[in-house]
Amino acid sequence: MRITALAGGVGGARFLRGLIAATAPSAGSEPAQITVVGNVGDDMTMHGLRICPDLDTVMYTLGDGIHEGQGWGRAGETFGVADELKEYGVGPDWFTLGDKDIATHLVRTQMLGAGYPLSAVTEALCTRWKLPVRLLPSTDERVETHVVIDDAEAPGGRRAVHFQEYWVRMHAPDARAVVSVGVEDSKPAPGVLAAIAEADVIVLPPSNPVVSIGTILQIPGMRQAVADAEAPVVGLSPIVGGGPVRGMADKVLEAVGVEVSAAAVAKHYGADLLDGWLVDVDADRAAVEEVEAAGIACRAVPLMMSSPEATQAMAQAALDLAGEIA
Ligand code: GDP
Ligand code: FO1
Ligand code: CA
Ligand code: CA
Repeated sequence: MRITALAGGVGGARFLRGLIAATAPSAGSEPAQITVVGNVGDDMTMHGLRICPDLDTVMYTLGDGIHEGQGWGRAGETFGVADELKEYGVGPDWFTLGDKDIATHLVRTQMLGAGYPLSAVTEALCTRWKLPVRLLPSTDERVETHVVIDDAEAPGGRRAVHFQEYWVRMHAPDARAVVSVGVEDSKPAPGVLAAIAEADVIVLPPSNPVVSIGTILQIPGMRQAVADAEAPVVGLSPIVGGGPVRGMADKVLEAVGVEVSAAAVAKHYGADLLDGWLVDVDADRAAVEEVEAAGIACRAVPLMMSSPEATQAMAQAALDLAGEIA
């Protein structure tokens, strides 16, 4: 079975572990081929280094190098470089790069500088981690998410900041708009459209619907490719009981005019894109009817990734729903 998943960082990576477990080969069966199309909208350049938080979160998580408690960054990380930068008074002081993580950014920046596209760089980095999936950046072009916020000092009373500044430095204040800078000049990275067209199942993990999956779908040709794919497209709600399980999905959904509910996110993706949707059985059972009325098959199941077993069961529920639809 070929499965293609679009994914952001922490939520996407944790879900993918469950998907890998759910499709682990039992005696005699062929292992599933999983292709992950990763978000690049969080990417930025700092200290001259190209940083790809969502791709790295997926890589470290599936390569068992992740800081488990934090959900991003490396396990056993040290901060010698960050301490030295502080001594020099060199900022930003709100974003910290660990020493091990910096090695990843050095390899990436060096390869990009030598002319390799991000897709080739990502493949090279993943070789070390022996990933059980194929990880593709959604695009080789630079696409960066910026968030428009209120600022009384700024001309017009508003200004746009990079997503990392919005989230890490400012802790997600109310937002007015979300802009994917450069997206109109981007195209899906090599292998992405084929992975979508040739998939048996397409999965939208419970990743951020605006700044993770939304950014991927905005790449010209991407949304149409997913909607036109022969495979059923099944998603899992990142909104449980009227709020995100973690992160700032509520703020960015409000910024794009979407209600913060499991049903509204499904309708935001749209029945042309989405064939099936999973909502949380405890918090959002009532959403099933509303989603089905919009023409999307919907089931209520436990949707909290509280343990590997619970996460595997979520992935299995997504595959089961895809099987029902197909
Ligand atoms: P990020 O890039 O690190 O923000 O990660 P993603 O975009 O992949 O995922 C973030 C989303 O995952 C958030 O909107 C969370 O609400 C959602 N999420 C995190 N943990 C869970 C969980 O246990 N269950 C569900 N349903 N969603 C979750
Ligand atoms: N998140 C923070 O809250 N503070 C940091 O200093 C920080 C550094 C960092 C470095 C590399 C990386 O890959 C991720 C990092 N993150 C940090 C997480 C990141 O900002 C976000 O959680 C994701 O981009 C949201 O998807
Ligand atoms: Ca992200
Ligand atoms: Ca379709």
